[in-house]
Amino acid sequence: MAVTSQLPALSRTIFHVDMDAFFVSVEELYDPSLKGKAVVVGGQRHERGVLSAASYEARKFGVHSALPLRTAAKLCPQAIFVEGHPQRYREYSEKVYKVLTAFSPQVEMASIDEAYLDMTGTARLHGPPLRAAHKLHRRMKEETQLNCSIGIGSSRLIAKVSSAQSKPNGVLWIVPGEESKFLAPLDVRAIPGVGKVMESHLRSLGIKKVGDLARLEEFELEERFGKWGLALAGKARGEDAGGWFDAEVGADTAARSISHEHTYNEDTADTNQLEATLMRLSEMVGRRLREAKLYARTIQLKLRYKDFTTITRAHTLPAPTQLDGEIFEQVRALFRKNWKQRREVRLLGVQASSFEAQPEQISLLESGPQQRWKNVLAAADRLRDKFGESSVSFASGLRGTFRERTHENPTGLPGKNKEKWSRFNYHTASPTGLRPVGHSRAAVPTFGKTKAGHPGR
Ligand code: TTP
Ligand code: MG
Ligand code: MG
Repeated sequence: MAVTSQLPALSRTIFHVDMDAFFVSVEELYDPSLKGKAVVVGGQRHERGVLSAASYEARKFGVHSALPLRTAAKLCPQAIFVEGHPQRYREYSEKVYKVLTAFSPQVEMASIDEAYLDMTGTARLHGPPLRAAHKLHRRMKEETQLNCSIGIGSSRLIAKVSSAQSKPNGVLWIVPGEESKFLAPLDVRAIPGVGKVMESHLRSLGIKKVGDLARLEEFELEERFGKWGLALAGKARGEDAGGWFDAEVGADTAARSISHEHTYNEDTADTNQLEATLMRLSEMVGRRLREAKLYARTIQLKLRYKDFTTITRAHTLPAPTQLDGEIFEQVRALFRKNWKQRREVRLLGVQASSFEAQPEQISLLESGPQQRWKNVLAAADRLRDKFGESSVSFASGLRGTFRERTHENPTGLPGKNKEKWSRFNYHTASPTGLRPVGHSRAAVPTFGKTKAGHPGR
């Protein structure tokens, strides 16, 4: 009789590495006097717009990313407000990426300060998960002088949630089989993709914790929320279900759009000022396209009035572009057609999407005016690299001085989609093939949580 050996279920080992208070920590490297203080990065206390990052000290007062700067100033008057240096963050992001890729070939940057690593099968090289994570944690500190937190799990979702739970400066391993127990006591908001709206829907059904969610039958969630409900059921069990968690680490899931927005400190109806802003935003979008070697076919204008009514209008080009002038021309036309004159504007945004690689038309024009423009722009990009974003500006863009808040949607981050990536406009949604997996309700979870510097097993 044949002997069948029961092989353990194949389990993946995913790391999620996320830098602690990233923008603030980078600022601290340049100005150590900020250390240990309440610090807000992203603008001045009286300015409009939202903050990018808050130090852990500031968070004790309820200050967090995306909060209006003025609210932050009220909650935490003693906070130090720092304008911020996007170029520095990009450089440090690059350093982080280098450390990660030297550690594992399977790296996917998921935002400017975080990445997933598929560490499955690396035990011979790096040792068991917790030891490997501590090694990486130490290396990150040595090479970037920055703290990070690392979550380890059998899915990206578990790794992501556990890195958040291990912050700051921690390492947390959710041992395979313990996923549901780990998730059960957490608020539903701990699940990536569950925002305020979903939270309040769930709350109205009496669901507060992930455990409440996991107790529901899958079909109930599907009935209420369609495919999102199905995905939610899977996530509550710790599975990579729905959204960007569907793809393998490092899979080519292309960025969908690149955009830049600008919020005025004072609302304005000054045509020159508004068009200058559009020029500047077009340059920023153009630059990101060139960095990512992308050509966009759709250009979109976003316009928010004083009373917060917001419109978006898009135009599709006959041939895709990455030229500032062409982007500006389209966006200005959209603006002139749609702006209700004398209505004060609060925010403008320019977005490029429908990406293509090298469009055929361009090659025919390679030696023509298009190519000359590309050369000029490439030179301008190099100058900006050297002297900063405001050093070169074309035409009316000169009037759009950007002391005020500009929210960028960075792209060109390494490791993600062959240099294509965008932080806030990255959407994928695909139905998931969910495996029915039972969940246990055992009481005492066993996690391998350690603080960095004290290697566990
Ligand atoms: P996060 O990793 O979300 O936050 P963080 O690194 O500041 O703090 P934590 O220790 O909790 O990870 O974001 C990374 C950086 O991205 C953050 O420092 C600033 C920027 N950011 C924004 O600009 N806007 C945002 O809404 C968020 C969430 C982050
Ligand atoms: Mg972070
Ligand atoms: Mg992050």
